[in-house]
Amino acid sequence: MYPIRDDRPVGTTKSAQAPARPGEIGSGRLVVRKLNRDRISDVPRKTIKVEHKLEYLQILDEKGNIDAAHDPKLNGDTLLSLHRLMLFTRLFDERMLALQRQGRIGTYAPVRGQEAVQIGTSFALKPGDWMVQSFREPGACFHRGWPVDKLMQFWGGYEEGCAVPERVNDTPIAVPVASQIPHVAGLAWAMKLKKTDHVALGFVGDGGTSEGDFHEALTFAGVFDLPAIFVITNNQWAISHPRTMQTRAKTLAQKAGGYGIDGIQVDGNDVLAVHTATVEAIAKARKGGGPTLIECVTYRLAMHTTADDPKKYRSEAEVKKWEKRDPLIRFDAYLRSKGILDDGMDEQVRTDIKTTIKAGIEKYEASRDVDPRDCFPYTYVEMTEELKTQAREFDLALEREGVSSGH
Ligand SMILES: Cc1ncc(C[n+]2csc(CCOP(=O)(O)OP(=O)(O)O)c2C)c(N)n1
Ligand SMILES: [Mg+2]
Repeated sequence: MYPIRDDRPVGTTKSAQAPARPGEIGSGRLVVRKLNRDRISDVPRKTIKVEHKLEYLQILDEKGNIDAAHDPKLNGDTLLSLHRLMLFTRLFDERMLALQRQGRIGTYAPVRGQEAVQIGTSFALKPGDWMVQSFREPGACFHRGWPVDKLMQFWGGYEEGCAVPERVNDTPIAVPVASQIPHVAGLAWAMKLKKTDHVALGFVGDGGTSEGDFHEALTFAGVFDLPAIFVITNNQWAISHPRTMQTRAKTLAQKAGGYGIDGIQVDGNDVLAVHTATVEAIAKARKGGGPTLIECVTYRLAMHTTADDPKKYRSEAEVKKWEKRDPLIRFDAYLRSKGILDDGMDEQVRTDIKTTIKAGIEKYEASRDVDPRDCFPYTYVEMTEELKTQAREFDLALEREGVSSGH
């Protein structure tokens, strides 16, 4: 039986019985009624008071001027560590793009412009805390102890790149969008059950907030009051889909209200704001205060991945606007105005970083002596007939390319 559409106002139905409500069976037929606003406007309604405050935090403006009232007063060493990590991320990113163009790695997802989000947040974690990444957080990984060659293995297509380094409490790179977010809730739940004061912090993109996994994880974390910090890297784009296609709501942070948890929106290009918001959220979580959703407003200055051409779907003017808000430019200006960074120090730190990255590239390239046929025998205990066929076809393709064996 199909639902019958009944657009007549409630009460005018010819049924002898009481008129059916939407979704109810009336006179043996399922009646779906259209909401008649004129008819029901005089129904008295109560107001439900829903308290959910949403704050926005910016500490450093685009020019690097500090809002003195919110200065977290980090010491010089801490500020220089933040600077080094952001610069490391930027220089690694630039190198990876060049290596991809030279055919020395596979596809790569650039992170230019988003450095403050991942450094400001991950820097607030302590040993024993968990970090759950998506696929665009190399800077956070470096801070947590991932070596350069390990991340290169991932982007070079080697399964070894999926293995988290020993004694690092991180989850592997997660490409299926938002699939990592339930892991934040799961890890935070474990931290709570074990009665530790550790937290789990995880990253998700603006696009990821529209996935069911996001909803399930935040629902769970809220209901069980878990020590979880959900960081949205709102870089304005999910491949070619603008942020406005993800929700009609004004902010992504306000989604927190629907789960009954705290939410805050921060300037994601201001490392001090990102760090401050994360420190506060973590301190609250450690004390049993439950989860927080932090929306970091930033911008993906480069392409989605090296397989993408953003010129096809966004304007140069938009990119130029965001380039002026570059997180490195403003932090550099701030450090110089405080007298803790100068040209000589900047040059020195760049040289150190480039040396480390170069050594990582060399290590990665020296370990690439593998046989591309290996993907077939190790998928199952025994190769299926289909895999055997694919392996034969692959052999022929390699022969055509003139590749003998990786060993
Ligand atoms: C479940 C799933 N659907 C689609 C894709 C293809 N895909 C890869 S990245 C991406 C966009 C993700 O956007 P966002 O969450 O904003 O993260 P960003 O790429 O901006 O870091 C999509 C649709 C995927 N990897 N996983
Ligand atoms: Mg995005």
